[in-house]
Amino acid sequence: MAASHGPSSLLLVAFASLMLLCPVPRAGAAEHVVGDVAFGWDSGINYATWAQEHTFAVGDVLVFQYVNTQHNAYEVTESTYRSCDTGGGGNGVRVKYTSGYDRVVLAEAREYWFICDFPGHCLGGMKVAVNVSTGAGGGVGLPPNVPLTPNSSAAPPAGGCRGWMAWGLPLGVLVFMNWAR
Ligand SMILES: [Cu+2]
Repeated sequence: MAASHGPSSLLLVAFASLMLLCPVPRAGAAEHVVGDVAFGWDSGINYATWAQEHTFAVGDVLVFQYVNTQHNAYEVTESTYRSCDTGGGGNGVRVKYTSGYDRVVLAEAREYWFICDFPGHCLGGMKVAVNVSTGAGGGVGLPPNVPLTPNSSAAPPAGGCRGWMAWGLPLGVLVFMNWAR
């Protein structure tokens, strides 16, 4: 057979493609309930501490839970976050969340600022700044307090990737056998 290295190089290409299609295993998007408890978006909670205790990655979700007749959650600019002055709701306000159960997807790697715009609440500390990093390979890595449990979580959370492998491998073998014939 003249081109004896043909099939194996084809296989190599197939596997290389699969590796490219398989992203670095990453835990799925996390949901962060602001304040960590039901109705955790409230007066009298130190959200600077809360934000420090969490790691936020692109795709994660913030969940604001509150009594919507008493609070709201406005995404604002940094200056409005600092001044707490929305000028009646329009100044520096990016998005107004008012349902009482607001799921905010952190779609970008940047800092997000949220305040409650009820009179006095933001000035009283009902404000949170969240720094969102890029996901896998972003260089930020796992939060330091994630326990490493080698026995219980032996299987990486990469079902989609293994799915590719599941049909990609037999396909590769099939192609190989066709070529080797
Ligand atoms: Cu409030």
